[in-house]
Amino acid sequence: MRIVVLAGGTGSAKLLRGLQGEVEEFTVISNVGDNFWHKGLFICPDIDIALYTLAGVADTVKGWGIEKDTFNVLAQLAALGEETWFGLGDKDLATHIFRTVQLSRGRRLGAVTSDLARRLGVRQDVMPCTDDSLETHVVTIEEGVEETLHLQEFWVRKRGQPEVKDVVYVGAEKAVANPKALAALEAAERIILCPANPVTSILPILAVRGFRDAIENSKARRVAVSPMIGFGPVSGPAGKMMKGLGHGSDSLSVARLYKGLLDCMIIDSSDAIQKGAIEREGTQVSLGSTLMSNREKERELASSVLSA
Ligand code: FO1
Repeated sequence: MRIVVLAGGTGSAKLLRGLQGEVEEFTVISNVGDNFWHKGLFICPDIDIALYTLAGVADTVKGWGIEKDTFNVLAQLAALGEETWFGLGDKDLATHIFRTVQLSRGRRLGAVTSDLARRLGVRQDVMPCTDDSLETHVVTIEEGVEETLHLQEFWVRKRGQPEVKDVVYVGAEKAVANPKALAALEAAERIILCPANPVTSILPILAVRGFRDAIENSKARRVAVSPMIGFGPVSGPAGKMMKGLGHGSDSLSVARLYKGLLDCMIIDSSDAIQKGAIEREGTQVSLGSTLMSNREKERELASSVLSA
């Protein structure tokens, strides 16, 4: 079965690992809105967590970077008086240096990502939704002062504290969809939207021209796993962001965001009460266990995504 997965962040990574246990081949279309230039390096968190997870080297405790990594460079940067709010591990830095050098030679992000995947021993296709610049910026209010921050500044440097007034996808209008990603969606028999932050991991992909149409018009079975359990996300700023944009932070609100794109949404059994309302939105609902608290639950959820 030709499977295409839209992914970004830690929840997605767990499902990707679960899928690896169920099927050999699948294509991952990664969000790029988290990407940013930092200390002269081009950092791609959602691409890297997919690559590291599929390579079996992800730090599953922190939820980012490479397992058992050291932070000697960061410590020395601090000793030099540099800001070190973004935790760059020594091995992780090799990825950023490799990617930045390749990009500086004019190679496109998709080609560099494929190269990294191969060198890390990843057998699945992992690709950015676009090779072009697309950054998620958060319009925040803090003590009455409005400030626009890159997602990483908001989430990591400011620990997601400021109030969210808006979220913008800078570059989305000009970004060209990765043709390999559109082709994969065209040929897909199953399209999976991972349990990711809808505002910062899925909507930035859909903001790139071509993706919404490709999914809406696809003949594939389209299944999403809700990132929400109850009235909040399993982890991260999704709830705060959804509310900041005037949405609810439950599965029904996510189903409304993805209206027209899904055949089925898997929600946690504890949210069965929302089933009727979501089905009235035109999306079938399958009840499952969406809290992937161990490897077995990752595989169980992956299995239900493949059969939903
Ligand atoms: N997230 C953090 O909360 N703190 C960090 O210090 C941090 C470092 C980091 C380094 C490389 C990388 O690829 C991701 C990193 N992340 C960190 C996660 C990153 O902020 C993600 O974009 C978000 O967690 C959302 O996916």
